[in-house]
Amino acid sequence: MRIERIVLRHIRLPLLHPFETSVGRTTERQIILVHLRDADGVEGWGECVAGEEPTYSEEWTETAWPTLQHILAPLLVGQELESAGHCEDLFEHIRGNPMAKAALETACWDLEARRLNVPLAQLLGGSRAEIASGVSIGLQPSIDALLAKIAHELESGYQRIKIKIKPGKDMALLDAVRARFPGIALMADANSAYRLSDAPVLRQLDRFRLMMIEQPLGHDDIADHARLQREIDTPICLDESIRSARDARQAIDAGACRIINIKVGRVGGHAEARRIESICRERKVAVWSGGMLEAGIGRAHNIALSSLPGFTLPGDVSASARYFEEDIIEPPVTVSPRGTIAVPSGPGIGFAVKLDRIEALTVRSAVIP
Ligand code: OSB
Ligand code: MG
Repeated sequence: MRIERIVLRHIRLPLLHPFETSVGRTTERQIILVHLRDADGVEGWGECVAGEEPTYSEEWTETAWPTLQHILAPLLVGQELESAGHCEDLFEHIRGNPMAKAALETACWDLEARRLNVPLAQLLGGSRAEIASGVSIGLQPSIDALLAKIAHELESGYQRIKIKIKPGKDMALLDAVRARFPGIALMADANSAYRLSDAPVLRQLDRFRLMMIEQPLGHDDIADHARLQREIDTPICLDESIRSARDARQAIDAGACRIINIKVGRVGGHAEARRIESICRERKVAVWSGGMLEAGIGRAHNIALSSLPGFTLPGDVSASARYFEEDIIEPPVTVSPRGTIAVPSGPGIGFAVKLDRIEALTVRSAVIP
């Protein structure tokens, strides 16, 4: 396949409800979409998961845009690619910027799957017909609001509940949640809000029987997580710290985590995500798909990736209607009463892209070349 044209679009998409974590609050998404066309007129779509501020990682929409427009897209355009798996080679000498890279790389996978007329999930090596779905609930204005939200998501069928915590908003929240919902599959995500010196507090979380605690310590740390894991029973799941297959191997070797959350954007694309899945499967480390408040294209890529065999735990990939009044794909992503999402059987990402809606949301665009 020869990538002939790349269109970048920056869209603004309001969230139905603000999403708050230990590092900030998001009310409206600023999303960069990648639209590829090859010499045979076949198309591919990708979504950049960079956020509105550099609070999850260094990347954000305003760094991803020029990196895509001036550095990465020119490296890809005009290139003859043997397969989507080779896209990452073109970007190898560019440091960092995994989310910008993944936006193009995942679009190449969608394009290749459409060329072959197969579902993206199949091209990636996935076999599941449906994936297990959980929800990530942001910090709420009150404990009552949190409990009401959890009750609502459980009624919808979601298989596990993740809540956000931070120092001072941890014990009281988990106490209340466990008192009301003693048996649910529950976990907590700290987004790096604690230090190793908080180990005594984190040790107290053991009594809540959490499936895992996600990323308690530094966003770029592995060594301190290994020390912490030796002091607590709750399994640690790493999110921010795992940026590559090498990070995954080193974290597992060090005993820094027992579970890994894979986000395709955080690791630079599907090829690296598959390598992490494979390492974890070999080492018997459970994997699940994280989420980055994606619109439909990013969500569809997460669904396809989650069909790989190593994704054995419910992920943060949930229904479009939890986030947006109207998604940019058709049909929107929906969840069954059993808390599952069907892996689409159509070619590529398996959803129709609503170009009219995207154009209406677009605030800037660029065409390469
Ligand atoms: O840490 O998993 C995270 C959203 C944005 C950035 C980081 C995270 C999250 C979520 C929400 O937890 C997941 C989702 O619902 O898409
Ligand atoms: Mg997380």
